[in-house]
Amino acid sequence: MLQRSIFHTALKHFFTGGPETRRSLPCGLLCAFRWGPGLFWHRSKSSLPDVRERTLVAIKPDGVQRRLVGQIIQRFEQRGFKLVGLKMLQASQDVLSEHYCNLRTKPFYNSLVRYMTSGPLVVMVWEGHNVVQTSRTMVGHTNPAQAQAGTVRGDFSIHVSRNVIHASDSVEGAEKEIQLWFQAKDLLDWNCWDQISTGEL
Ligand code: IDP
Ligand code: MG
Repeated sequence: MLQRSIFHTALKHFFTGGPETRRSLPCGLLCAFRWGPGLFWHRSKSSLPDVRERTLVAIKPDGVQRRLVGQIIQRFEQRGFKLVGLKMLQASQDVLSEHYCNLRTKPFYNSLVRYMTSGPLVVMVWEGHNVVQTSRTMVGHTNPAQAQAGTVRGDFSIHVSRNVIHASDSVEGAEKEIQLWFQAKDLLDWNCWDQISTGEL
């Protein structure tokens, strides 16, 4: 019975995995032995919308200049989220005016655009259960003076005009921002081996 289940799990992994997996049936078998019948469950659960929630996180030019990229990525990995897209770029005024369209009338808008175009950004898409809200909590208050210690802004910044990081503020906002900054082909669907230990139970 167990052997049959392992065999079926291996076959499923073989046929639903990426090209790497297909290239190697032994890998499929190995994964099946590692995860056993739970792999079936893992696959079906990972198609649930809340597990697939995604958000856009951007390390702003001050964060890149101050070499905070590694520490910031580490926080999101450590928390259990899955990185599905990442790129470093110089933002254009056009993309920023779309990204910050709700702030165009604010007195600080021009200086915000100058700041955001002053150097490269690292833009990422993170995926996982409740990732939009949890990321906002991890990022902290917009004004670092009011941000809790332990948050990115609370640990790495002191002034609202240089607050190191952006994170989408709603699921709908995240969808728009992800489409603005990424092409669908640049986002990767991949199976993270520890997913069943971080949120799908
Ligand atoms: P959020 O980044 O926490 O979502 P928003 O209100 O959406 O905050 O503002 C977007 C960005 O605009 C902030 O992260 C910050 O960089 C900048 N910003 C907001 N308020 C001010 C301000 O009063 N002075 C200067 N920059 C500001
Ligand atoms: Mg915002």
